Amino acid sequence: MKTRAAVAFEAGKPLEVVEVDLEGPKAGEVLVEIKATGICHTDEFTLSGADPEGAFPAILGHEGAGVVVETGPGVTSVKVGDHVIPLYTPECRECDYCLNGKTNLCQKIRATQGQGVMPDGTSRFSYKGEKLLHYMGCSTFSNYSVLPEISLAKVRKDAPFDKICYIGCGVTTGVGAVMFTAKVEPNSTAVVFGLGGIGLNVIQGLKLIGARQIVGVDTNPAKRAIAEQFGMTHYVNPKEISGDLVGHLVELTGGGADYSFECIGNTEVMRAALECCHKGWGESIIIGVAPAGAEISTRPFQLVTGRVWRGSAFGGARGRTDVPKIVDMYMEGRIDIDSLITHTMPLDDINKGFDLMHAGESIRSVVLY
Ligand code: NAD
Ligand code: DAO
Ligand code: ZN
Ligand code: ZN
Repeated sequence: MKTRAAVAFEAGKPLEVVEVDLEGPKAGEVLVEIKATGICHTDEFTLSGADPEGAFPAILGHEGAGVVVETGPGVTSVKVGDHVIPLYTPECRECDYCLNGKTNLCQKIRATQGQGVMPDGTSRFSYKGEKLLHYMGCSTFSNYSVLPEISLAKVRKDAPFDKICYIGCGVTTGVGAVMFTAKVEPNSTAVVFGLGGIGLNVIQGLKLIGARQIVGVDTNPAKRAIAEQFGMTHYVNPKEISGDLVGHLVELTGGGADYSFECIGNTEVMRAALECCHKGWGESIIIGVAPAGAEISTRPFQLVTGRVWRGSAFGGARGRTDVPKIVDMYMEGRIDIDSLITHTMPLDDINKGFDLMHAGESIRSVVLY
């Protein structure tokens, strides 16, 4: 079939909206009509050329929602008409990782997904006879996309696509880091570094779980109002404090935070996030993706004395199990997504979404098909 898609032909160039060819689903695969997709920093990271795994030409996009149009042979968990959210972290429920219980990093299709192809090693997308690569197993910048069955979370049909697409990455990454990775207890104190599309979702996760103090740290004071709306109790602008940021945060939290979250991707900030945690028990969660080759450092005594460093991918969520629950949380009014979707646009204007992100003017832009 033919479908309209925004193609990343080369790193560092704007996307081009063209009509591409899409082959139907093979065994274990599903054709999905994508109804809406968010534009995430990771799409920008790959498009910029900074992503060491980035390969071109490709159809980017990994934060979508849509409807099942056709299923390939052997598909049993979804059927035509089901509403689904694509998962860049699949859940096969049978690999060693899925069965381990300590991780959400299903490895069933990791190798081929990283190469931009379906599990059989081929691509379903092409343009003028040339192969186009899939992206993160999702390629939601195409009106229709083919995905492995294990990369689809089936969700309730009354949930609006233009909002729940954000659950495909940002919402789950932030809220999940609190609930699934850190397992924050009620009455905890927390410091959140970076009040963007991820950090604000960490904040609403912390509020939901009953944290008693939620400190937000951001160099952009324009983020303060929305962060307060989401539950931030104290704001710190590193540019405005005199002296040491870590010392300031330790004092503000009465000896150090029970939990901290780095939602920027800056290795200096990652160090501060660890070191502002409470001696003996404070845990720091790294969510931000640092530039290729970057390294973190701290004095090992920070860990010897009980602080813990851990990372979180997709909020530690097991996609097919947990994403439908997060959709329920949204539909029950327990989490706010609407306030974070600051801009919407048709596919033809997708590059404007990237411009808004560069200018720091959007929290989330959503493309509506
Ligand atoms: P964003 O740009 O919307 O937000 C980043 C915020 O950090 C901005 O408000 C900015 O003003 C602030 N900031 C920048 N430098 C700062 C500094 N030195 N000190 C304090 N504040 C600073 O980005 P986002 O969409 O929220 O994404 C955040 C990070 O999370 C990115 O690195 C992204 O790639 C990563 N991410 C990780 C996962 C995962 O699963 N681990 C998933 C999605 C995104
Ligand atoms: O190695 O098993 C693996 C896959 C890891 C994927 C983790 C992705 C999380 C960070 C990237 C941000 C995604 C938007
Ligand atoms: Zn993302
Ligand atoms: Zn698995």
